[in-house]
Amino acid sequence: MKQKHCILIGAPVDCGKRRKGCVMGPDALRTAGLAEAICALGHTVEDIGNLVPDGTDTAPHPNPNVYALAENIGWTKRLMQAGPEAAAKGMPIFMGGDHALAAGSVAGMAAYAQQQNRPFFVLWLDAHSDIHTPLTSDSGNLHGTPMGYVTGRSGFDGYPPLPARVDPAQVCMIGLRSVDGAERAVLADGAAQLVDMRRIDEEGISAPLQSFLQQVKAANGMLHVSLDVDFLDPTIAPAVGTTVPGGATTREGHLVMEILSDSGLVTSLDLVELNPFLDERGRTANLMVDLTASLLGRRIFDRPTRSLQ
Ligand code: B3U
Ligand code: MN
Ligand code: MN
Repeated sequence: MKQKHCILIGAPVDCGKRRKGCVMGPDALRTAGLAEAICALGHTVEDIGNLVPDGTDTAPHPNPNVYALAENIGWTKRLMQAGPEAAAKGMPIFMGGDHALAAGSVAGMAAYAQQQNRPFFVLWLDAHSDIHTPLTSDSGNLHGTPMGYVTGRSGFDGYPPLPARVDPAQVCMIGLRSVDGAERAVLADGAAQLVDMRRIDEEGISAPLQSFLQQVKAANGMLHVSLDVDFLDPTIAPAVGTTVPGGATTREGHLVMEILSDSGLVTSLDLVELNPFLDERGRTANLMVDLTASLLGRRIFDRPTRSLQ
């Protein structure tokens, strides 16, 4: 695989939900040896340390359940700036932090792709679709809203204006098994590619992923991958606040990463929702590092590179 320069961006975002612990995510990924694993594959790594959110004030929100709006907006602003800065130097890897960080990481990378005159695609690996707005969210937990923000839904007053809207037709979500009614209603237009667990059981995880990657390749697109720990089954990845049974297996997780690696299309990555406080002897952090290594070229045996039509 082509040698990359990976920029590790510590994003200890813990305001996307009420249960604390993702603040320790970046350090758990460091402790599990993320930088060392990437270097061992022949890439170079630069860890820029942990960021802090921009300061922001907000008026009270019409949805009284909305949690920590100002801090979420502050992180969105900060990460929206950090992503393109890192992308100019290499491949940004956002070490979360909860999934609220993707409002900033994805919006920033979409803006970067627009500057580069390239179409922008998102692969969302998650049990959840996270496409609420602050107005539609019953929980008020804003880690359930980043997809709503980046696809340009209304209801994000106080957030920075979107520099480049993500076209839902350029989004593929894999691993879905917990989608709220209000989310299902927006997804019902059929624009985004939705791969729920039933489809994975019936067709395997490879076929829908390969067809999305062909779309990315044909468009010479940039591809952001957002990996939520709860994409994986909680029996193998317990360190997450919102466990949903019936998730991806270790083998499916690695297969996705290896196919992505073979494609050579991934230009940025989020590692999110790791809550080390809930982990068992670091096994989830270790698995996230191993999956990242598969994405960056770790193999048992080399195979001829798959060709995408
Ligand atoms: N859709 C629910 C649950 C949820 C979304 N993302 C996570 N959980 N991690 C909500 O609260 O919006
Ligand atoms: Mn998520
Ligand atoms: Mn999730």
